[in-house]
Amino acid sequence: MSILEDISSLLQEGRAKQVVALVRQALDEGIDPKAIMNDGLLAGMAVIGEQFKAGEVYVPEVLIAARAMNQGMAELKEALLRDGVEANGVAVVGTVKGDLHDIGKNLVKMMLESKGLTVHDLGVDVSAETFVNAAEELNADVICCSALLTTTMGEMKNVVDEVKARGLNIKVMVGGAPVSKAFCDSIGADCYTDDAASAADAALAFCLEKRKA
Ligand code: B1M
Repeated sequence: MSILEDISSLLQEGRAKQVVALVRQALDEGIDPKAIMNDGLLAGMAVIGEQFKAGEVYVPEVLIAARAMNQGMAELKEALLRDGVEANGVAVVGTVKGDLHDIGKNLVKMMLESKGLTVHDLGVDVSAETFVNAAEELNADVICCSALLTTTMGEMKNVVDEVKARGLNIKVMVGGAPVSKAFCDSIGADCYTDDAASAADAALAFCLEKRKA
């Protein structure tokens, strides 16, 4: 097995310390930092994402793998910046105003990061204005809104309306247990997915499409 395959497997097992040690070793061996990121860390996280979608692993495994990925990425960051590696896109994520649930939102964040997107996490209880201000300032490609309460879903419509009112070319993605495709369509949002891994696939597709145009 190559060192990159080892990084991928250890990440899937959530062994953060070993992932960091191997990332360091790979850098010392002169392996391209982008290859370490794509073929080691992101490859491992992609496997977890697919397993999560298929119901073969659950939230705790994803969180543990994501922690290993984040620690590995932190080790790589300097080398990536030195090489001028660009992110695939920029996303702003948060749980909508009035809503303090953040487990699903954190999963979405991790899955987006695992696709090579730069993610700005606005946290919980985020108003439409805050979402759109941040997205505009950060030149984001997508806004990802999560809601767990039927009483807070309405704030997603405010996000969509605010993006439209400002004439921004930013996609609005929505999700969370009470949210549905029908709701997404009814408020004019760009995309609904029912799990975090699919949200990341869709966000990446939006970002790549925008960069091609
Ligand atoms: Co709350 N809670 N809670 N809660 N809570 C629910 C959501 C509830 C369904 C429980 C119930 O009554 N059966 C209910 C909502 C009812 C409703 O509105 N229909 C409820 C309630 C009522 C409340 C309070 C009002 C309770 C009270 O105080 N009386 C209160 C509200 C506080 C507030 O937000 N203002 C409250 C509080 C809490 C805790 C603080 C105790 C805790 C939250 C801890 C935290 O998040 N840090 C909590 C929890 C844990 C839950 C349950 C048990 C679990 C939610 C969860 O994290 N699921 C929940 C009941 C349940 O769902 N069984 C419940 C796991 C998570 C991975 O799923 O976030 O859906 P989820 O994310 C999924 C997908 O939806 C998707 O990806 C994930 C899977 O990959 N997804 C996206 C999520 N966001 C996405 C965005 C996307 C795409 C996909 O694109 C952008």
